[in-house]
Amino acid sequence: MMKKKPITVASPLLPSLEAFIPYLEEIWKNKWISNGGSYHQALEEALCDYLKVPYLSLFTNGTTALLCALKALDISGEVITTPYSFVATAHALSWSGLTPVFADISPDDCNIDPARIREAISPKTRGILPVNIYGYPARTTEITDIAKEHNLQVIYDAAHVFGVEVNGESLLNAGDLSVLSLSATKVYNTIEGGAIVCHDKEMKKRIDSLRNYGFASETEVLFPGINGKMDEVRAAYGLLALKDAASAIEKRQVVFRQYRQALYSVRGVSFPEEKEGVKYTYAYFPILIDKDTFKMTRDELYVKMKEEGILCRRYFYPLITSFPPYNTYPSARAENLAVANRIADSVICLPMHHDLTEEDVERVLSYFA
Ligand code: T4K
Repeated sequence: MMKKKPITVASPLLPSLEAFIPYLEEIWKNKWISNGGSYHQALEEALCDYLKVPYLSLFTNGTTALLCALKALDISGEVITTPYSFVATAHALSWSGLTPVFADISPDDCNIDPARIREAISPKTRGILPVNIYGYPARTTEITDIAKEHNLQVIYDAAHVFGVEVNGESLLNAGDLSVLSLSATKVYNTIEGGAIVCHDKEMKKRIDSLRNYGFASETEVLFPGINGKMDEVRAAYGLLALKDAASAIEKRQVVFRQYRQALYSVRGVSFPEEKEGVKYTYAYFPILIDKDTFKMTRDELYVKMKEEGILCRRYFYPLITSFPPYNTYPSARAENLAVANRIADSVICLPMHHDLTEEDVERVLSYFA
């Protein structure tokens, strides 16, 4: 029997190779391959338009963008964050010499719970680093209120938020700064890439300087910067891929609806409800498996599907707080993070991307019939 092709959890949105070649020829002709070239400039402008944000700085990846965002705000001390994320969220704090303080999440959206942020505030708290996990909006209004009351800075790890809007406004406009990832597995990618969204020109200037070793001019270095620059080849790729982003999101929506409709009434399977006023872009399709009522445990399901070529991922298991760099922090104790532990132990992300066929979706759903 012919082996069926594997179905991966993600698949990169690739621009047409044919259309890419003239862009490459132009780069070769210009011999300007990095450090603020014309494709880079064009992509920053195109992304501002597409995402409805005022200022955006491209980066070589989301992790470097997070580091620069923390540096741009000059934060020190403790930063309250979620344990339920990709490990880069906590690593960015650690690399910046900041102390992560982990607060539990809400069961309805897997995002940091504002009530638990309040409890975690200490005299050393200087900032909050929430994540809009899976592209689900965190409770931004409450988080802003807390930040104002306690004079804290807010940086959103918005790695999953490409194109997400709340009541017509980009979710990327929340907080002091918001950081996108444009890596291969995201709704839209620049192969590797990232971006910081900010609210004013002066801050963009600071971020752009931090991205380029801290240079303000050929002879002036104002900040301890880093090399976070995106090159011209990836910027050109990004410009082309952006043309297909809207249709790729529509295809994701079709899959999302098929999954939702089929899984809604399956015993032992649940997933976060869609919220009013939110335009989602369907970065992930996480479901929670109740081991007592579903026919198998989450891990049994994961292994069975994997053996049969359906490569789901258990994002975000294990919890960040279970890894050695963080598991000795007082806030990492299991009793402090009961919801995050429960969700991490029951989550599985089904394949979700623009390339899934009807047959792929049927194959995935057959495990829940
Ligand atoms: N904050 C959050 C909340 C994040 O989720 C991330 C990254 C960051 C910060 C940091 O941003 P970056 O520095 O990465 O820009 C992936 C991604 O590499 C990572 O970007 C992402 N989050 C994380 C959630 O997932 P892996 O190691 O789980 O993915 P990987 O490479 O195993 O790929 C998953 C599947 O995607 C593969 O099985 C097949 C498919 N795939 C992947 C690649 C790379 C392809 O079909 N083609 C490809 O080229 O980390």
